[in-house]
Parts: sequence; structure tokens; C-alpha cells
Amino acid sequence: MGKLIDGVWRDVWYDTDKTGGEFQRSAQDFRDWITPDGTPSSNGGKGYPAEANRYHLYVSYACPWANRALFFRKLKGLEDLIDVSVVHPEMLSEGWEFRTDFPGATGDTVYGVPFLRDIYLRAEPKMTGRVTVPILWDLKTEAVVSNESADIIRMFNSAFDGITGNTDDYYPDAHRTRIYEINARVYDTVNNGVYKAGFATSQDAYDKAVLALFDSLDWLEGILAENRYLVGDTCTEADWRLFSTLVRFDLVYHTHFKCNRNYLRDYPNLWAYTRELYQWPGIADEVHFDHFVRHYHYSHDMVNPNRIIPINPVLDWMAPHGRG
Ligand SMILES: N[C@@H](CCC(=O)N[C@@H](CS)C(=O)NCC(=O)O)C(=O)O
Repeated sequence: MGKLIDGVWRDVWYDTDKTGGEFQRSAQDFRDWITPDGTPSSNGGKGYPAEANRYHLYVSYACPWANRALFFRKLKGLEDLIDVSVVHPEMLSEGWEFRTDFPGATGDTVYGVPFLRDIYLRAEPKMTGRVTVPILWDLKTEAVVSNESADIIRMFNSAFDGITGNTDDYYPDAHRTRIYEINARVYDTVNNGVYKAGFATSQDAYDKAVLALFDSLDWLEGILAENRYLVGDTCTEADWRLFSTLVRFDLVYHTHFKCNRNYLRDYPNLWAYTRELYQWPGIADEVHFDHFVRHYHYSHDMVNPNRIIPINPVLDWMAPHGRG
């Protein structure tokens, strides 16, 4: 675990000294966009045109942010257009590596380099910043289009529709305001909330994060008692963003990140909803329990120095969800 400083790798953990023990996730640096014809998007940044086999996705199967991108690649039928390289689940002193001694870890199938940082350095030899997944990479200009999963799923949602003919819309105009509101709370208190609890280095920071997390899970349970999905009858990006965290909850966040007031399976609606999304066509193929159990328990020395993997419950993901 570390970061690049002026193009040089430094093995450093997150600094929580200046923030009273709070983990603060840094913003991503690469925020360009793929659009149907390459015109810049209204979100700013450079525009890249949607083309088959021009882009490559670097992911970890362990990472909930990268997982969102994989879900959208599957939901939008992009598998034949955008190929994927999968890092090894252990993120150790060299950061993410392209070792292949774990089932599903492909190595870098484009350049054959050993570390994920080599991809960033290929685009920006003097880069300063964290070496994170996912990366949406442009093979043609050898540039990072984006390393922000929230943006990548929006691009995947519509940019390639003219090529694939898949017009399923997970960010419909009619629901954007509500999606924004839900995403904002879910990001802060659930998606990132589990990390804030797990990486806290003071009791206060942990208490704040874990209470907000369970307040939000109670709130979400209430929404799902009345609605099939977070915004009503329509499945949207808000659901997939939440699902990425929920599917990891009982196996890693509950124990490893001390988010243990409840298990996910204690919430009847949230647990059935998570199973429904898991059972969505093609999605289970993108959920690699072995990668995330290994990743979290091996990669965070400060949290689990002896790398002991807990016994973990066996969950019946294919049990009928009974929703809808
Ligand atoms: N905002 C980013 C966050 C990505 C992120 O933090 N990925 C983690 C893995 S779960 C990572 O690569 N961390 C390495 C590091 O922070 O050095 C996104 O959603 O794409």
C-alpha cells in the first residue's frame, strides 16, 4: 500500500493524524469522458469517442468501486467491446500487482507490466497520487480516461448504446434528482462509511462513522420495505452502487471493519434485495467472494496484522428473494 510521488513509489499508509483519526478518501485525478462521438461531456474534461476495442478496464475483483464498473459492463453488454485486466487480490507494499497466482487474476493482458502503477506511469511518468482501481484506459492514446467509478458507470450507461443497441437506462432523466440524493447519503455513510469505520484510528471517528452507517441501513431498509428498488419500481445506478457494498457486508465489513451492530442478513428487505441483484442475469459472475475475503484480510496491516481470515458464515445467495 502506498502512493506515487513525482513518479516514484512510496510505501505509506493513509495519514489520519491531521484529521483526528478520520479516514478521508482523496478525490480522483482523471475525470475525462467517453461520449458517443467524442465531444466533451458537460461534466468537463476531455471527450473520447465510443469505439469497440479501443478501451481497457483495469479492475480488482475485490474492490467495490471497480465492481460497479464490472456490473455496468455486464448490464450494458460491453464485454465484447471493452476487455478487462484483473489485479491480484493482495494489495501489499508494492500496491496493486499483476501477479497471476490467484484464480481469476489475469495479469496485465495489454502490456505485461508487473504493477498497476506502471499503467499510471505510462500515461504520466511524473504522477503524484494514489494508484487505484478501476482505471478506464485508452489503448489508442495510452491515457487514463477516468479512474472514478461513479463517472465510468455513467459513461457505460449510455456512451456505447449506438454500437451495442442496448438502451437499458440506469440513470433515467425522471429519477435523477432522487438518484442524486440517495447516492450522496449512500456514498458518504455506506460505500465510504464502511471504510471510515474500518480505517478510523480514534474511537470518536469510528463511533461517528459506524452510527451513521447503521442509521443509513435502517433508512434503506425502510425504503425497501415500501419499494422494490431505491427510487421505486425502476432499477437504477443507485441500486448497483449500494449493491457493491452490501454484497461484501457480512463477509468483510461486519468483522474486518468492525461494522458489527447487525449483519446484512438481519435486515429482511435489504438482504432479499441484495439477493435479487445478485441473481440478476450475469451479475453473480462479477462477484468474486474469494478475491474480496483475501484482499481485505491480507492488505490492511494496520487492521489485521496477522492476516488471519475468519471462518465466515455460508450465505445462501441463490435463495429465492421473493421481491416483485
Ligand atoms: N473514487 C474511486 C475510489 C477507488 C478506490 O479507492 N479504489 C481502491 C480499492 S477498493 C484502491 O485502489 N485503493 C488503493 C489506494 O488507495 O492506494 C472510485 O470510485 O473509482
